Amino acid sequence: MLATAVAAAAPEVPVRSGRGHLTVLLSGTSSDAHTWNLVYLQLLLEEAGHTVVNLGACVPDDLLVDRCRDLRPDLLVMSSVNGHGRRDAAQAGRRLRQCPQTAGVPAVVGGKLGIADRPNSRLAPELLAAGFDRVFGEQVSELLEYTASVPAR
Ligand code: B12
Repeated sequence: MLATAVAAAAPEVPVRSGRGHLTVLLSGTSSDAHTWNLVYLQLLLEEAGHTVVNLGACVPDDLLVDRCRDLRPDLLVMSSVNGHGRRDAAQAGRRLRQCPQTAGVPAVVGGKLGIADRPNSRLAPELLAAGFDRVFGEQVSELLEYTASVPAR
């Protein structure tokens, strides 16, 4: 309930403009209620100068695709830590790629995507096949390095 409220209350417009070059759409996966991962990533990306629209937790795939289509971000960053990221993100990735207006939006995912015995590296092929351009673990420094290589539209 709380998570739904967070997603519903997500800002319609960028909350802050920085010196960086990207507009980043940040989103939790459909079943993931964790929020501090998203707060952390938002602050990190904003500190790096990017403009962040944070959709919050438990974002339904329809909402994600709608927001992505409306905003046309330079980069979509999905985060999942509840252990269901593999399934949820794969589904979201396929939905994004099926929509002509969002098919070309660069998209990455990371966090704790599986449970302990399934490290992200083992889950990456499935998520890449679902349409993600890059699958990260928990290393935010790698995400920041990656953003430097993403062109603004
Ligand atoms: C607080 C918490 C909760 C709270 C969340 C409240 C809230 N408003 O966020 C509540 C109680 C709701 C909760 C629920 C559940 N939780 Co919980 N939770 C935690 C806990 C203790 C802390 C999470 C946190 O806030 N961390 C602080 C943030 C800043 O760090 P972070 O989330 O780790 O994110 C970092 C990295 O992962 C990385 N990162 C994250 N996303 C991305 C994306 C990219 C692209 C990159 C590069 C990096 C990156 O960057 C962040 C900063 O370093 C963790 C255990 C732990 N110590 O981590 C378990 C944990 C995440 N929860 C877990 C589980 C299993 C659940 C439940 C399924 C439990 C249950 N059976 O109900 C539910 C899931 C509910 C749902 N629908 O999602 C597991 C996940 C297991 C896994 N993935 O292997 C954990 C790891 C506990 C454990 N050891 O088992 N949880």
